[in-house]
Amino acid sequence: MKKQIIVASLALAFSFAHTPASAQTVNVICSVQAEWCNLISTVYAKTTGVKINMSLKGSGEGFAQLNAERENPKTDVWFGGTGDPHLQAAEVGLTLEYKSPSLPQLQSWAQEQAKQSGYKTAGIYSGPLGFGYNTELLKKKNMPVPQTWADLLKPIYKGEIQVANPASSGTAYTMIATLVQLMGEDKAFEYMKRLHKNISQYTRSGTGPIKAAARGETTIAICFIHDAPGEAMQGFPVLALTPKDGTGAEIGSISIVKGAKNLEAAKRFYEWALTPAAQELGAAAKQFQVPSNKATKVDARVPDFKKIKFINYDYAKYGASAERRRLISRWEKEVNSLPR
Ligand code: S7P
Repeated sequence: MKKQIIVASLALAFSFAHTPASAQTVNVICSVQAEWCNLISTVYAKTTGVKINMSLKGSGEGFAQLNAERENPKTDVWFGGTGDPHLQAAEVGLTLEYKSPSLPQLQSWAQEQAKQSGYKTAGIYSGPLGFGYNTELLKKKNMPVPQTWADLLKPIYKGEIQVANPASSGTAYTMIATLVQLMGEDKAFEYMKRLHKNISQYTRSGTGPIKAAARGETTIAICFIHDAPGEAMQGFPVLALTPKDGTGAEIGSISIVKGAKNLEAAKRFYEWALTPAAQELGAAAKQFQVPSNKATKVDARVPDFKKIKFINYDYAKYGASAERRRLISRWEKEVNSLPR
């Protein structure tokens, strides 16, 4: 892999030959987990000589940060995080149109994400929404493994489930959009009101629930299932599955900030992030999303999409700013305000 990283970085150095890399800095908001962000930072700085300042934020927080900086951007690139807030950022003019020459090398869903945004974002990975669970706690409490969304409503799971708060988390918004598309909007809201009774906590970040399940702080997590193997590799008793009645998936994305102070460096980093060598760093950091570059080696722990029942997720509709705001505020009013 080392050789591939060096080849990709050298190719990139030739294509951005104006400013010497050593004179460049790039400011990145990184919305994947810390291990991956840190590995990217180290490898990128070492292989290109570019100074990289990285700030770790979830997808919802990444969007809020770019919005707060809109008059005077401090960020050059937003790397990772669920696709919906990237589409929202594109729509409200926070990100820059950039048609990467690498787009034809990407999976169709990643190219579609770029097209839908007017080339203001592109897919770097994808991952399915599902349930993570602590195998030891389930056994100890004599509870069956939930197999469907309907199962999560069973009284036996009262107080046993965590999911993030959609006001701060792109993962939780993906859940709302998935349920709405699976059941129809009114039925999905009826479902979420009933689910509310079984939720012990709405966490700030989307990865909070799977970490809590791994550590025995909750029994079940609604989460992206690619986040479970990394926890299991640390020795925690945790597994994950996708619901049999169907689920949605995120298209983790990358965007260049409009008004980026280091535009040349931003493009250089963006191109690097789309290379197979860069994308293989995900699995090296124990993160198992499906990479978007067709030539990226896929780790055996990456979920097999062919075995998952997916809804036909409408990324354009549910990534639209007004729709996202409307659904989140309906959730606040009709679900989060209810007693448990
Ligand atoms: O890397 C894990 C992951 O689940 O976290 C990303 C994202 O930051 C989640 O953001 P929220 O906290 O806003 O839910 C996902 O894109 C990614 O797959």
